[in-house]
Amino acid sequence: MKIIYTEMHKLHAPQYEFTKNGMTPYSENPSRANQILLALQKSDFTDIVTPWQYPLGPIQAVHDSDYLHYLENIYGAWIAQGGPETGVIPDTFAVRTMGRRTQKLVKQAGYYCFDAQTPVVQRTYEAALSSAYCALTGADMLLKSEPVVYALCRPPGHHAGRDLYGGYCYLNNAAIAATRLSKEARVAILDIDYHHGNGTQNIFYDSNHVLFVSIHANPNRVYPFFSGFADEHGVGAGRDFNHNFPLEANVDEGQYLTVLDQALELIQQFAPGFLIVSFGADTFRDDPLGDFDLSLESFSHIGEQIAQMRFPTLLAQEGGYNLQRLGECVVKMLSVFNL
Ligand code: SP5
Ligand code: ZN
Repeated sequence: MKIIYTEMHKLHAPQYEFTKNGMTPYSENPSRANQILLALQKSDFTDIVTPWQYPLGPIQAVHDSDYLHYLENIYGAWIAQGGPETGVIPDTFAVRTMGRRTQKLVKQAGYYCFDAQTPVVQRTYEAALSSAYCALTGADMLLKSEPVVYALCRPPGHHAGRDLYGGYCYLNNAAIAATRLSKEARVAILDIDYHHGNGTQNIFYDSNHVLFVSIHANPNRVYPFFSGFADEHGVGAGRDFNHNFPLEANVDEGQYLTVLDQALELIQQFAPGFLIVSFGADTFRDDPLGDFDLSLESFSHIGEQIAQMRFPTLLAQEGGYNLQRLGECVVKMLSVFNL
């Protein structure tokens, strides 16, 4: 299986995020990708490819140009105004009736960012672009008849909307890949990160070309809180092309695989030409951010069910924060794709 990876992710290394305990160490750190890469190399996944370079076109097919301009320039403006080097974190948010975009660039943080745990640091934009290029390269490999590809994306992407970032995500890697593939055939996205992929859902909410199916922790108790409920089914042409399966704490492998079966049934009915898996390993029982009860072996069983569908498949890395076990979770998942 081809693995798409670049060291460029290391350029994005915020030290802190703002949580209920104040400024705490950043969970989405470069060690995550390093650990995944090491585990893959140890398990004889040696076909590791550097992503191809792309113009901005395929990124702009998903994200607003003003938003990209903001991501590229906000850190410089923030520092020029005396902001701390720990990174850009907004203090005023453009919610509901306050939806106007102010001209003041540093304050646009509260327009584009929806939480306090996703700082922009000096080279965040470059790292996020490289992460998106990993997913795009994977997509292009599927177009060249590769059966299954793993994009080791970092930073992750599924919380990012067309002009929104949060949840450690800046550019929506899976959505960028899906948009490229959707020119050739219908695309299904299966999101199995522990958290709801609110960004991906929103990007394709009115589309019947891209099916979005997500299994995640119930937003009544877990981030991102305001999206991911079971009654969110899409709008307009996209009606019935969006499906959420919110789950309670401590779900075990049996319960999870039953829900995965229902999700895959929906995908089967849609009959996509391509499948993109937004793969988070934060569903692992010892993940510091999760509360599901999946074991290492569970990832083999999840992988098997997905691989059995035999769709040309791009796996894009999303979350997963147990640095001791993250690599093994990924290896378990990929090892069953003997295509
Ligand atoms: C891609 C992805 O998995 N994003 C997850 C965003 C989750 N945000 C909520 C995290 C709040 C808990 N922070 C714990 C900090 C420990 N250092
Ligand atoms: Zn997650």
